[in-house]
Amino acid sequence: MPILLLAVAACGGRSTTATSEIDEEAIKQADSVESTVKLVCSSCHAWVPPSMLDKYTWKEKVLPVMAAKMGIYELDGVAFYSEKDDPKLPLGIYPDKPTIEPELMRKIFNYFDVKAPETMEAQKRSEPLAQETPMFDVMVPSVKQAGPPMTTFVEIVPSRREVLVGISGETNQFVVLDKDLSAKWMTNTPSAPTWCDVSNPSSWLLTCIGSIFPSNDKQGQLLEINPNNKGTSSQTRLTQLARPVQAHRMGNSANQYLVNNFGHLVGNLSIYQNGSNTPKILRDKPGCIRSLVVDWNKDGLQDVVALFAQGVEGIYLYLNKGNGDFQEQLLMDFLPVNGSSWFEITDLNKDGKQDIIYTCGDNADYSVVLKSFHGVYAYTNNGDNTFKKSWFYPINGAYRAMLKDFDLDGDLDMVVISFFADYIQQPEEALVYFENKGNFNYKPYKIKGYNLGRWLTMSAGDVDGDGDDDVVLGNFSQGPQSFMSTQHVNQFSSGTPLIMLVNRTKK
Ligand SMILES: [Ca+2]
Ligand SMILES: [Ca+2]
Ligand SMILES: [Ca+2]
Ligand SMILES: [Ca+2]
Repeated sequence: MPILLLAVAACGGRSTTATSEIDEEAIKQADSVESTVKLVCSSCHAWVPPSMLDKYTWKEKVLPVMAAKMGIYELDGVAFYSEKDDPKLPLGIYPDKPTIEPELMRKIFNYFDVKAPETMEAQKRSEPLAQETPMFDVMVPSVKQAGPPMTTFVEIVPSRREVLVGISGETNQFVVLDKDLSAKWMTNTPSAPTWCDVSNPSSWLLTCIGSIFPSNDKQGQLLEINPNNKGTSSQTRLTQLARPVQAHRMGNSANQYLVNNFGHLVGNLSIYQNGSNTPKILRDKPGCIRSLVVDWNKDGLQDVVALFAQGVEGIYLYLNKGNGDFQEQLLMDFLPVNGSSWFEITDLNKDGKQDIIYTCGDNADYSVVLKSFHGVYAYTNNGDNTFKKSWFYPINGAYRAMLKDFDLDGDLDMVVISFFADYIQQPEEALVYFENKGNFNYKPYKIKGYNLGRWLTMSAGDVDGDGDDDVVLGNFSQGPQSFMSTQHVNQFSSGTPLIMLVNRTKK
């Protein structure tokens, strides 16, 4: 059948078929298998309509990886990428035998070839990003990092007027800066620090990721550091963690930690007790990029809300039922092409129910192409923990949103960073200020200094103690160089490890 030959040619990594070449028979064939294709794809993750990616990306990037996940490592002479031979992977991640017939895989290739668009939809903004805000002055530290900046986290501690910084490189370091961005003290860490819980003023909980780049290694650590003796008596609490990206203290017990073991192909969200390396697993899936300990239902017990960003993307609530029991509830699920990156919880419309600000923009996985649905979203709670989209502003590669009342007029404004911005066409989208005008009307502004680094991390708070919230941004100049020229790579690599946006509202 000519149709199947077409599909075979497609997964052979040769040419993509132009729409005009697809005959009616091919369309008919695709229609006839649509329900089967949906069934196969939905058995692992939310169904992604073909329109979400272009033809080329589907056939050359996404489907080959998906085929391997279904145990099809080769089709018609073409080998597909997989990590099945990685000795660090537990059994069962990749099937020994195909879970679907090769013939069906050919039909899936054909389906997306016929149904997907040639090119992606363009970004549609309600308002262009045109004006620059006078809100912030840019402060650049005088100290430079040896080698290209790889800042893995930044955090403002307003009570101490300090900025905490995680540095990756030949030496991994935890650095404490004063409000003028001069170093007060620093300590070497076993791997790159990615988060610091400062809720206990004499014992900070520092998460160190182990391997910063994707890997199935379990080399992450959790350290306790006493800031009052400049970290000289730091203690290792947990080891052999699967690429942890955050840890938070939980409960009244001094040694109970919630850890996002982000991992790679395996990972989990877990609670560790008393330094035991055997945790209570809340969710046994990789990709937990962000978690929060909050009392969601105001019953006096600490609950957990967590964003998973790998494969099955979604925000999960773990309601604390007491006695160490948690009840899982999926609050929102997202398509696996979203590239979820961050969320914040707040009551946006003041109706007493928790709402969500969410960003998506990770663009390093299998479908590296600019996506019009990347950006920052506001979701409001219908009252029963179902959510509706109340606002969206497209930003390629959006990575984090910080909510603060930056202009001190009584409502929450926002600063949003992007790690996969469209650096060539519109580099200013890498750093955007949204002034809250009320009723889900946010006015977007450029911010000076957007191009001084490649912004991976951000923290907001009043560093200088003058009564308004400032922002610190961390430059991670390495990583996938999508959507940028050599000039950008050089600019970020020779740039500053971080900058501060000093809020001028209070001067
Ligand atoms: Ca609760
Ligand atoms: Ca609300
Ligand atoms: Ca405001
Ligand atoms: Ca300030």
